[in-house]
Amino acid sequence: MTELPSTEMETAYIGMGSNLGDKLMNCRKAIGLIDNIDCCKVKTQSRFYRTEPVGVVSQDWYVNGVIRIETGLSAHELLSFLLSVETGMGRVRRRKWETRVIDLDILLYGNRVMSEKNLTVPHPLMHERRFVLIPMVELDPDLVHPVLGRTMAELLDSLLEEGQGIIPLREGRCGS
Ligand code: A4P
Ligand code: MG
Repeated sequence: MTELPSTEMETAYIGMGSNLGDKLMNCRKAIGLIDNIDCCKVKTQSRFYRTEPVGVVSQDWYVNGVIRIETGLSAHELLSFLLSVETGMGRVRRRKWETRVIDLDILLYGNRVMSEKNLTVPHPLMHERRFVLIPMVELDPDLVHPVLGRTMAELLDSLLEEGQGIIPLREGRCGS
């Protein structure tokens, strides 16, 4: 993970999830692909977690994690790049919230607030999801949600555990 010049860089948090195939390997592979382009560097990553499917029934448990990156890409360029990584890893889209090899969501892009047809930042459901907030708290507990004005730790505290089981994978940490 090489250093980039600090000018014109933005910090972004990417949530990743997989519930198809070798889920942990899929997440690790996605991190490698993201880190591999010049204008996108992975600065740190959470542990990986096995997580109960939220909002969907009859799906296998997911593996989820969060990375913090520094990027010279705009939010839209970053989204396009992440979609290309998903497609390159064999993700096929037929319907919303279906079983997936890899899902890469932009959780936060600096303090930017955007609500456009193809891109909403902060991710509109991040504050309701333990599979997002537990890794976020691991990385940056005091980070303030730019819309809700509460820290990641405060948002997590206000969530009920029911129906959102989450188990850390002991072997889940790789790189830094
Ligand atoms: N899009 C808009 N905003 C964003 C953003 N901030 N980041 C658009 C990424 N994409 C964003 O996403 C559909 C479109 O959303 C994209 O083309 C982009 O233009 P998608 O990845 O094709 O579809 P999806 O993942 O099925 O829908 P969505 O809304 O991203 O769902 P989520 O939020 O990914 O939720 N339970 C557990 N335990 N773990 C999970 O990871 N994930 C989901 C799906 C449900 N339950 C889960 C998990
Ligand atoms: Mg998604």
